[in-house]
Amino acid sequence: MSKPGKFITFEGGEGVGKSTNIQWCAEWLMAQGVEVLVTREPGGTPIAELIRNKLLKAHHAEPMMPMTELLLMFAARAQHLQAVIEPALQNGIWVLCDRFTDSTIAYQGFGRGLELETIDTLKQLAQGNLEPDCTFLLDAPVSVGMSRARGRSIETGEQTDRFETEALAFFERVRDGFHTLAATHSRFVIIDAEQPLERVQSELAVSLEVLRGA
Ligand code: T5A
Repeated sequence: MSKPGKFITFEGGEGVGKSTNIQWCAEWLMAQGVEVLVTREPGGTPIAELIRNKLLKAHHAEPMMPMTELLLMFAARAQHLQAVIEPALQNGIWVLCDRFTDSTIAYQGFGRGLELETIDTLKQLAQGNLEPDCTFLLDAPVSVGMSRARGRSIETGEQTDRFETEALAFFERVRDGFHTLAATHSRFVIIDAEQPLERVQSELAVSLEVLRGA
């Protein structure tokens, strides 16, 4: 597939600032005249958003099995890629995506303990050779992200989702997973998300400038 647009993903644990900063990056790029699409996973199309609702719903009559969770993540991703991401990239639009396959490796692989080889097989089926051009890993201690996420939920009246009810040890494994991925893939840019927002955003701007020139 030819790919004139850039594909940028935002990763990290709960509440590290992905939604806040993806919007900021979109505005920064639009101010430079770049056409941008902001989207998210799981979700990003009506069908994938239906799957998201099932995945994030805090209480089901029966517990969701880890393999079911994994397959639903990739079902949503296959739909999102074919219906939204790939057509946008082909049209020269920059796609900014809140979470992508690195989240599956971190949450379902490192967090839930599913085999990384199984995840890789599904990844090949869903996305072939398509990889992000750049992945921003917003990194902060689990306790910082969780307390920000809780603060935001209180502010907006949002319900806790199924993942947010997991134990601290789960999120520590997820964070290790992201660190392992960042150490082995050069597309990652790690941003210290504990810093004040202005510092986070000035680091993002430096990387966006480089991507604009690439
Ligand atoms: N999932 C997802 C999987 O398990 N596998 C997968 O393959 C995929 C794709 C999705 C869930 O699904 C799981 C992971 C997730 O648990 P989600 O909607 O993406 O859920 O939810 P979260 O990742 O938890 O996103 P949140 O919206 O909770 O957090 P964000 O977007 O990281 O944080 P944000 O921007 O909302 O910020 C939180 C608060 O902190 C403040 C913000 O103003 C806001 O109030 N803030 C800062 N405050 C001070 N200094 C800073 N630097 C700040 N940055 C942000």
